[in-house]
Amino acid sequence: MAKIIGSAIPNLPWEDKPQGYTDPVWRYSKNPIIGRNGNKRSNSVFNSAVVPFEDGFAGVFRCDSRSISMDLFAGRSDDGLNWKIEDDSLNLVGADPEIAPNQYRYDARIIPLEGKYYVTWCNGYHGPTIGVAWTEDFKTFHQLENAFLPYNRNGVLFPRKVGGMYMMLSRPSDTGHTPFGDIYLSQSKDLEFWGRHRFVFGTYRGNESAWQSTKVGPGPAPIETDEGWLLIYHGVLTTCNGFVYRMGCALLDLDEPWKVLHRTSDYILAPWELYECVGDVPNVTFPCAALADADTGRIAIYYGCADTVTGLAFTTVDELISFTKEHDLQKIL
Ligand code: BMA
Repeated sequence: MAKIIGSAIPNLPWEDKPQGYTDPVWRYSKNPIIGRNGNKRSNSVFNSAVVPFEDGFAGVFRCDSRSISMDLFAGRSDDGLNWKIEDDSLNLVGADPEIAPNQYRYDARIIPLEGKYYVTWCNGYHGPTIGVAWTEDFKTFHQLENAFLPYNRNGVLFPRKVGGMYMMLSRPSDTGHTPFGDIYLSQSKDLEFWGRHRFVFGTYRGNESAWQSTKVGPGPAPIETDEGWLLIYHGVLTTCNGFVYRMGCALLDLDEPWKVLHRTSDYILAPWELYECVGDVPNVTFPCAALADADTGRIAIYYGCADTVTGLAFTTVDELISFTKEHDLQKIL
């Protein structure tokens, strides 16, 4: 039995695995949990992040508006299923005026770290880069410097320092829809200056794992376990009809998390349901948050569906680790 190292979440949203189901990740029976109408002007609500907060949960949601602007909005929930999302976008304060103007913001991640909640997101600054802010109350968000030069997406912080350094995964990109993408790790002493960049893993071109042949990017913040950091990530295939986004899983070394111990050759979840296959961008399952209960090993994954609505899926630390070891791409690399 693998062990999650972290806090208990006794009110974690949960459904048992359906009888006879053999895949490692199963969907909430009432998906999607958030539809297009997440707030007053939303066209779509997806690729969003949540954490336990006070007696319930808080989150930062990507709501594309009806003019199709991309921005982030705070939300609260008692049960992790029913969400109340603000109509006004994040109250971000304190940024250097040169980086403060909002071109666009999307695809947030959140971690609790040293008594605060840190949010990272894809931040428009002469192209996409990684924005960083912290909050204590989900009302005021204190913006720090952008972590990297453009162009970059999917900045994902680790929930604690490793070897005395803050660590962030990301996926360097281009200004457009980026027909490439590998996962890198960067380190910082102060959450402002980032360096010691290390390659973590890249795409795989071959029949053994074609779903991740165009790009791979980090998803939710890595989950600490006694066997390594459990990283749920997205992998992309280019088809004659565009990109298809699926989910994979990797186990990274606890002390040197740029070293990959195991990584799935088969995906763990893919667009199969109608709300994942049809929407503003078809065939996208895009994970941005995972709640992990240290007491039971249960994991709830929040993911964007077809760039339109938000879904929830369940697994356990044992399911994910044993699947990742059984379908291990590292063995053939
Ligand atoms: C990626 C990101 C995501 C989006 C995905 C599919 O490059 O921009 O926000 O979900 O494309 O459109």
